[in-house]
Amino acid sequence: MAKEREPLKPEELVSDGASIKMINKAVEEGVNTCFTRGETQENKCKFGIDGVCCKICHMGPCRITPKAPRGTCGADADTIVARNFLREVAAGAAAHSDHGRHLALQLKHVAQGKCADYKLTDIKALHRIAAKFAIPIEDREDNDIALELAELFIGEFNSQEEYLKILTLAPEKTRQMWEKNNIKPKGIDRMVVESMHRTHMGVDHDYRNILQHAFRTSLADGWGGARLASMCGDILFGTPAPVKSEANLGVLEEKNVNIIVHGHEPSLSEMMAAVVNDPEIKKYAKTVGAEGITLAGLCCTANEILMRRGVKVAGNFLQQELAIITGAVEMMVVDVQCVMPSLPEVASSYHTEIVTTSEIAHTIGATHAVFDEKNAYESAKKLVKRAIDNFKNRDSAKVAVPNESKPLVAGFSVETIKHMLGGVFRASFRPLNDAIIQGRIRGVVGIVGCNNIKTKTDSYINTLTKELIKRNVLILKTGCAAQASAKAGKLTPETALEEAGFGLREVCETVGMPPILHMGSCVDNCRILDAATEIVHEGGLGEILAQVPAVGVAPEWMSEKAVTIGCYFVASGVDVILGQPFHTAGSENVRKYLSEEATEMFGGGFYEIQDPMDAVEKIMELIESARENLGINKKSERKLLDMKDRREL
Ligand code: MSK
Repeated sequence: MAKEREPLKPEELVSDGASIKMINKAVEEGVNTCFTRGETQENKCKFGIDGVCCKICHMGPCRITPKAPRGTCGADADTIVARNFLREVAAGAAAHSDHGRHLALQLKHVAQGKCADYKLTDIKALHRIAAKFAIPIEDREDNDIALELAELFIGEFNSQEEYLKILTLAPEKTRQMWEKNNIKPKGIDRMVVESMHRTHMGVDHDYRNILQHAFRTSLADGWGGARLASMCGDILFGTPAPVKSEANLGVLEEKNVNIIVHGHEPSLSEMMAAVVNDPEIKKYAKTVGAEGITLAGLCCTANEILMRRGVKVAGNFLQQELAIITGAVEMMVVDVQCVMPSLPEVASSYHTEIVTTSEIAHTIGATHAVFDEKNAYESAKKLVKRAIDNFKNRDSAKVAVPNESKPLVAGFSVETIKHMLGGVFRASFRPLNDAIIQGRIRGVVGIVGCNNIKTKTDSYINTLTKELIKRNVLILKTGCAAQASAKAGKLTPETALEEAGFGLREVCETVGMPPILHMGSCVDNCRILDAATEIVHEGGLGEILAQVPAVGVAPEWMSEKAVTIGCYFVASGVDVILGQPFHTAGSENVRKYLSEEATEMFGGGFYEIQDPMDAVEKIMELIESARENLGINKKSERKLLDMKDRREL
């Protein structure tokens, strides 16, 4: 009989000390977490891994093997793998885009005066974005402009025959490439519905046609739903600007009422952040014996309120259960996406109340309290009061907050980067383009996505980040990958600059910009493409996104949204490295399409690389080859910057 493998030690599962302590505490207190459940799920189904299990119709499930190369209906491995892949892309696009729809509707309601507790916070952003769509702004009320913009965005979901208007934000040559390859998306909802139709039994059987629609659907997300989510967020809550904060479980405070907001959408968390500063609420917290209230975020909700309000980050995806295990969390308020269904079970060993707030996201064992946007402040206030009332139920014997957190700077929207590079009056990407052309900065890499139990948490992300800045690569980050850097203390300019290569350091010090830029949440991956578009428009680094020396990496990804993000990066011409493979190993043709054929069509393709150092090598190869193609790799004499150069930069 095969000997059972010893369970992994916490040090082998996670990178940060706070998480190690909480995993040990969970074991001592007999609480199951994803780390223990992961052990019980070790024997993964090979058919699932390879993507060759088809359960689309009820003649199945059918599984493809060398002896059974076709399912009952006749579908082969190529069709089955491609259909499964498209369904993942559709789910990811649906999640981001529903988030976008929610914000577009909120923008409309605010403009109509139906959500009195919200306002158009960033009028400059409203005007900037309206102008992009040729919406007149002169001599008009801001509410009128916002209403017209909101209607335009809502139309992007409904459009049946017209291509998305938002695609005009991409460089012209990139749009021509989409046209040529027939992947320009029409209405966002239509693309998702069509994905489900095509993959229904007996419809689309040509793997190439199916995968072409996967790329089309992904563009409806990256340049559509997600992009408009970021834009609405900026208008409603403010365009992010540099802000200081802290990250990791040590941001929770033992003497305070601790409330965690978790999920993705910013509407509720923004209101919670406002309520915890209400003097009446602060006073109320004192009446229960607490010194104050700490509001902290998890996953992308954390990123949303960190970027705009500097609210502290309790942790990233695999820390959601560990936060409860501190024993010091009165309430965890969740909305949508990346929320583990285990939370109420973990919370049952402590006093923490889990509150679900979205109509579409209930969890057995949680309290369900629908967040009413039309009465947002009162809705949020009720929740905060309820959390304060729960303080008395704490078991002090179970409270142990790890004393570990790191300072950080976040808030790097494209507008902020422009201002940092060019100053308030000459905001521009020119200095960055010049630094890339001169070779001081070799290229730009977006490191994005989640944590995954299959990888030691944060380790791939942090190794990759460290090695790339050493090689003079500017890093743009979002999602839980950005929080990994924050927890490692690498989101402060000083610490990261110590590790940056000479050229990158010189440029960053001159313009006062850190070498690792936190750009926001999952929907903000479109900000990375926006930055790449600015680089193209600025000139000197190609006319199409595929020519820019830029690569996207999802080192520890796990969600369907990450599959979609990867696809819209590739369809935009950016090579993407995956630290975890897709479930496509069962079809050589599908794999070839996603890597080689995609590169031929779009200028970017997928690479699955599970070792971070191998990924570093591949990324540098891709960047250097893009530089060669641009003709900017000619050896030039190394010249140190003098004061005149610095001023010009
Ligand atoms: S939260 S999708 S685990 S990045 Fe956006 Fe993190 Fe991935 Fe969720």
